[in-house]
Parts: sequence; C-alpha cells; structure tokens
Amino acid sequence: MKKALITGITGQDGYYLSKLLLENGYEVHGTVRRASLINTFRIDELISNYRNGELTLHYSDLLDSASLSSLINIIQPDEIYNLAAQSHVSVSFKNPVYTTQVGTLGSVSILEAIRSKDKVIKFYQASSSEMYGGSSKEKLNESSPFNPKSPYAASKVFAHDITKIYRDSYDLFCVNGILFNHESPMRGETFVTRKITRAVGRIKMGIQKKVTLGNLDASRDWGFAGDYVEGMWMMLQHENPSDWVLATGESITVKSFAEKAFEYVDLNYEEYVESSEKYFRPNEVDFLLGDSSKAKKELGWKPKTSIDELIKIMVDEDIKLANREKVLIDENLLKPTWENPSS
Ligand code: NAP
Ligand code: F7E
Repeated sequence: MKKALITGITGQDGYYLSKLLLENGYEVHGTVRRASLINTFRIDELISNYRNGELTLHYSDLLDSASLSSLINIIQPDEIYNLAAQSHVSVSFKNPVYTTQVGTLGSVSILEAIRSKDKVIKFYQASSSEMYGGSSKEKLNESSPFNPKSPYAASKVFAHDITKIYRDSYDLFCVNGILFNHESPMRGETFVTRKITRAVGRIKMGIQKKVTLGNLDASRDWGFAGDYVEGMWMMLQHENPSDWVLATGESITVKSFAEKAFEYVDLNYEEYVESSEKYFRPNEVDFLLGDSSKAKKELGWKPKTSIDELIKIMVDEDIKLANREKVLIDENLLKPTWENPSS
C-alpha cells in the first residue's frame, strides 16, 4: 500500500486528491491547521468513510518546518503533495508577508526534509498559472516566461524554482504542476466562479438580490478540479520528474462565466451582476490561456469537463445549498449575510 502525505488536505484540491488516492488504495495522511472552529467540512465525508487507518490527519503548518520534518520521518510517505498555500490572490496584497512566508518556506522545508532521507520520496509542488502574469493573449506552456504580478504569484515562482533546483542539484523526484484555474462545488466562496454560482443559487431561491464583482473583463482558462487532481497523481507516476501545465485550452471572461451561469437557470445576468472598484486588484492578471499538450503527450492527461458542464455542476450544487438556507431563513434560524462579502 502506497502512503501519501498531503499538505492543505482541507482545501478544494485536498478533498479531490485525497478522495482519488483513497479510492486507489493509498494510505493518506493530511495536515490540518488548528483553528477555533473545526474546518474539515470538505473532507468530513471521507473521514467517516475511511475509519480504519486509511486516512489520518495531523496538526501542522507550513511555517513550522520542525513539524513537517517530524511528520515525514514518522509517516515515511512515498509521495508528498504540497497543496497548502494562502491561495487568494487579492488577499495576498493585504497579507503579503504571510502569503510569501507560507508560499516559500513550506516548499523548501519539505524539500530539505526529503533530501535528508535515504528513501526516495516523490514531491509534487502546486505551481500556478498566476506566475505568468497574463499580459498577452498567447497560449502559455512550460517554456513561457514568468512575470508574477502579486505577492501570491511571486511566492509561487520561488517555490517553483526551488523545486527545480532540488531536482537538478540532488537528483530528487520533484515535479511542478503548473495548474490553470480549476473550480468545483468545493471551491472557496470568495473565488469568482463560486461567488457567482453561490449568488445564482441564492438569487434563484429568492434569498439574494444581486452580486457585486470586480473586473468583469478578466479572462481565465477554467477547468474542473476533479480532472486536475488526476493530473497531479499522473505526474508522480511518470518515469522522470519534470514540470507540466494542466489547462483546458479555452479562456472566457468573468462576464461570460456569469452570463452562462445565470442563463442556466433562465435568468439574465445583467439584472443581477454589478461591478465595484472594491473588488479590483492593485495589479490585474488580464488574460490566461494554457497549452497542456506536454501533459497530454507524456502523461496521457486531458480535461474531461467542459466549461458548460462545470457551470452546471456548480450551479446545481449551489441551488441545493440555497434551498437548505431558505428553509433555515424561513424558520428564523439563519440570517442572510452574503450581500457584501469582503473579497
Ligand atoms: P484552497 O482551497 O485555498 O486550500 C488551501 C489549503 O492550504 C487549505 O487546506 C488551507 O488550510 C491550507 N493552508 C493555508 N495556509 C496554510 C499554512 N500556513 N499551513 C498549512 N496549511 C495551510 O486552495 P486549492 O484551490 O485547493 O489549491 C491548492 C493549491 O494549488 C494551492 O497551493 C494553490 O495556491 C494552488 N493552485 C490552485 C489553483 C486553483 O485554481 N484552485 C490553480 C493553481 C494553483 P485551511 O483549510 O486551514 O485554510
Ligand atoms: O479571480 C476577477 C479577478 O480570485 C479570477 C487561485 O486559485 O487561480 C486562482 O486565482 C479573476 C481575477 O482567481 C471578482 O480580478 C472579478 O482576474 O477567482 P479568482 P485567481 O485570482 O485567478 C489561480 C490559478 C491560483 O493559483 C490561485 O490560487 O476574476 N474577479 N470579480 C474577481 N475575483 C474575485 N475573487 N472576486 C470578485 O468579485
């Protein structure tokens, strides 16, 4: 039985990746941060389905290199997936030092711990399309230059480079997955796709009136997270370590995404979507479009879910959630607080 250690198991990708690995017979270990409220809601279903030692959670933090090193010593994993990060680009401008610390120290701490072991431990680093900066309309691949535009993106460039440096210097099996945006019903609610689909569900159920977004002209290459975690796993099964882009090869604007999501429930987005400077960023990544032909050729990976299917999956789930919220509101057990989110 293979053992995997996942940092950031409580996040969107942590859920889909741990599900995939558990279904494939892995023993999965994940790091969680202590918080005043329990925040394992995404993986609660997995915790209750895998109670016989298949899934174990450990307290850790990417800033605590001692805890990471000791976990690696105790678990002796075959594969480590470093998914943890302060992953919100807009928040990275507000918490730049923290975002940079987490994004940079975590990867190098894990790589150092791996280097000191005799065992071959394969390492996956969650790199990001944000590293490109998105100033041109070109399709971006593994050779395209990086031009980070946020503290988040700069920290990801460091982690990407240090992963390559450890691969080249110490012959470690380290890979960078340069993933373009990937979404799902497990996406954090302040990322734009989920902010939109949450609003569509609530507006359809009559418990929200409008949604205020930022730059509607920004364009992204959006895929489904469930497809992308398969690619992460494939990278660690490949014969040789390298860097691979995962993307759909199609890019649409925030406005088009909103139009499609509202249209799916027979509503006109123009009646419900507003734009406010409040949600604009100090430095915008205007356009991202990825070319994943290397992943297709070498890993046999390709995205299975179209943008229209993704929107359907997300809106359907968010209508169910809004339905449950409506019942609670009608019974005075919940107050709507979602009209003015902070990001
Ligand atoms: P996410 O939902 O924001 O999850 C981030 C995870 O990191 C959560 O489990 C979070 O824990 C954990 N975390 C945050 N700070 C930490 C710290 N100091 N120590 C330990 N854990 C910490 O992100 P995601 O969408 O799943 O993305 C996974 C990774 O891929 C991230 O590194 C992200 O930057 C990168 N990425 C994402 C995309 C995308 O489109 N989703 C694209 C490219 C790259 P809590 O639950 O306690 O907050
Ligand atoms: O923004 C615009 C915003 O926050 C997408 C992270 O997973 O993917 C994600 O980063 C675009 C931007 O994702 C709102 O200005 C408009 O241009 O959903 P987002 P992101 O910044 O692309 C990359 C690949 C990662 O690596 C990151 O970890 O949408 N936008 N109006 C808005 N964005 C937000 N959040 N909220 C709005 O109201």
